[in-house]
Amino acid sequence: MSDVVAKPRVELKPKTERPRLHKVILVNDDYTPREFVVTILKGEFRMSEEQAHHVMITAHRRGVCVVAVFTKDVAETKATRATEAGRAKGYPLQFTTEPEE
Ligand code: TYC
Repeated sequence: MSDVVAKPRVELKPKTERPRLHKVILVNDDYTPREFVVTILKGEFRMSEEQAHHVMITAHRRGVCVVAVFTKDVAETKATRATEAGRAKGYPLQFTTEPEE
């Protein structure tokens, strides 16, 4: 058989890499009420009461908690909106973003 095609012997790197995802991180503070943090997590990040409470209490105990990962634009938009919602009520609540490894 002369029309057999040899398999490439090296794995080629895909030309297009998936865009890196960015984490939205909730930062603890001493002033924002727990229930307000839960409300923001439910509203902006579509979490259930249980999920939101778990994330809030993790940030409260450890200082920070990863909320979710998104594309860069979505992560930044959500972090800004959530931080603004706290600011509008006079709370220092902070959501930050960072690229995933
Ligand atoms: N530490 C706050 C309190 O005791 C509650 C809180 C939790 C605030 C998580 C921010 O990211 C936060 N009222």
